[in-house]
Amino acid sequence: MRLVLHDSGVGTLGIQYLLAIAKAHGHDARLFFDNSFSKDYLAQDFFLTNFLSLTPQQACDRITALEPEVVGFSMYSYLYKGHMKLIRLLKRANPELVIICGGTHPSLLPEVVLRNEEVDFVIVGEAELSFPAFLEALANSGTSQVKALPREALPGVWNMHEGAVVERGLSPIVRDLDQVVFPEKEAHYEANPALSSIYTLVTSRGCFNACTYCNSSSLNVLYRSHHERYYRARSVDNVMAELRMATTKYHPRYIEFFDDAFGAKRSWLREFCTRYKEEIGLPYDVQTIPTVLDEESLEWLADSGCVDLEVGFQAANPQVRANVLNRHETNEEVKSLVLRAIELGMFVELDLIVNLPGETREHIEESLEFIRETRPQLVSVGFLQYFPKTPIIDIAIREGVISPAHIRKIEQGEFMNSMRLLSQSGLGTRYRIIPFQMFFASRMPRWISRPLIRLVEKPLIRNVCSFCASAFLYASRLLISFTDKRDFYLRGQIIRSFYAAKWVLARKFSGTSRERALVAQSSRQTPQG
Ligand code: B12
Ligand code: SF4
Repeated sequence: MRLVLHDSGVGTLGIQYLLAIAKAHGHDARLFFDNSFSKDYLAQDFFLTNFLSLTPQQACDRITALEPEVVGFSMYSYLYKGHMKLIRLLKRANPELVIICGGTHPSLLPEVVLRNEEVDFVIVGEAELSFPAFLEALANSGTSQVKALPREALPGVWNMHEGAVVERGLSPIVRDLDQVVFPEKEAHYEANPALSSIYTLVTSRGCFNACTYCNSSSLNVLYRSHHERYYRARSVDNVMAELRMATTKYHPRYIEFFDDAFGAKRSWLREFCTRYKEEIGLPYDVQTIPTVLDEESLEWLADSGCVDLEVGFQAANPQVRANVLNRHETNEEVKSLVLRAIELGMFVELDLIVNLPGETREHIEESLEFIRETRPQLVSVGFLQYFPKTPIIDIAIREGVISPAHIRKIEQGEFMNSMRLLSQSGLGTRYRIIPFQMFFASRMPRWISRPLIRLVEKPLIRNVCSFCASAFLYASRLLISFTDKRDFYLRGQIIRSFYAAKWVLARKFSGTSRERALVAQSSRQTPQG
């Protein structure tokens, strides 16, 4: 079948896996990589965002010019509304087109997504097995026949039939991840060459923790309800094979591991670090959970080439961490981890979440004090986003921060707790100075950081800082990433943005001849599946 998979510009691993799988099954699978400026909640405030983005109609024209029979979308909650706009245009342009959605949002809320009549199918869970099965069924029988299949047929593939949802459970899961083909990256690298300098991969899938704000824990619950294990790790052998292939084929300069919980098993981590140093040796970056690392495993990481460690800390107040976030590491544990990692020469990025239910000024003070004491190189402060099916929604309702009516909005991807929304609610200035305060706490010498933190709280200065908070955030990140070579991921993202801007501007003001040429070329080369 001729298939187009849509990637909203991040280099989605899920899409790269599905491109590889669909091609391996003989389908003419291609990528539409929308290099438009990120629409995530921080970027919304950037004044050039719209100028550096394709309009939905422009994206629709480009996808339509690729003459697909099926278009697949990978959906995050915050992308859901935007994707639905594009899907409606695509269906209007070609009512015969089959639309299939997968990823976090549809996996957690298949009925909600299927309530849009333009969406034909939703895949629940990982799709390495269900997606090719679905494509084959579609090629053999056509859309209406597939929609009428009984519940037991095509597990994981949901659709509407005669006004009712046909629930088909969770996709069959590949329990041994070593059996999955390596993701296909060529099309992504062609769409944005800057992506190729950092090879991204996962050595495991899923997470075993149950943090209240995170959809990995919701997916864990979903998998468990179908008697499947969400957290699975690949063998070190298999990871090394992918990395050897990647270094020979794509010549990346860095490696980025996207696991939820990198190196959760100690014996695995030890073997990985020894072999990585000998067989690969490129600088790399991991994101991990404080509880899975100790002093010794940190040393293995540093010795093997890990230059950048992203640690989810979220809040310094122990009661908030335990009762609101369901996180149980102690401040002392995180503190010694951060200090040791810095001592070992790593760039440490500490993630914090603010605007948590029941948050007080003192809680923010405690986080600032923690940052002053540990001084990680980068503090990423996120404003709490309410993701569907997360227990923090109930906590926020109990605390009176949001109302039950918000649940529907969250499920429709309409409730983004962005800086802009905070400004509207009147809380803005209090939170908007946090980027300045975190910067002072982490980057300035201790003797001056506290006076600076207090200074930006003075009414006039607070208003000025609040006004330029987004610009400051971008500027400070730019400064850090270009003055510290270990911060390669952020630097890579910035370079990617330049390619992306060039791509968008070239397409904003030109026709769809590129896409048509691609179709003509592929019709000559690829047999239709
Ligand atoms: C790696 C990662 C990233 C990476 C890469 C993004 C990517 N998608 O590859 C980076 C760091 C860029 C990233 C960024 C963000 N992320 Co992220 N990320 C992840 C993470 C940890 C792993 C995803 C992954 O690669 N898994 C491995 C692949 C193979 O699995 P997969 O993506 O699920 O894909 C499979 C299935 O879902 C399905 N599938 C996926 N797409 C499609 C499409 C079709 C058509 C079909 C049929 C099937 C299908 O098949 C795939 C293969 O089996 C997940 C957590 C998680 N456990 O899922 C969070 C997660 C997806 N991220 C999340 C968020 C919120 C973000 C950010 C918005 C954070 C922020 N505030 O900035 C940004 C968005 C960036 C942007 N501009 O869009 C949330 C999404 C929550 C939600 N309800 O939307 C998650 C679930 C974590 C969380 N906090 O709960 N992220
Ligand atoms: S440890 Fe990280 S990935 Fe796992 S549930 Fe908690 S926040 Fe999500």
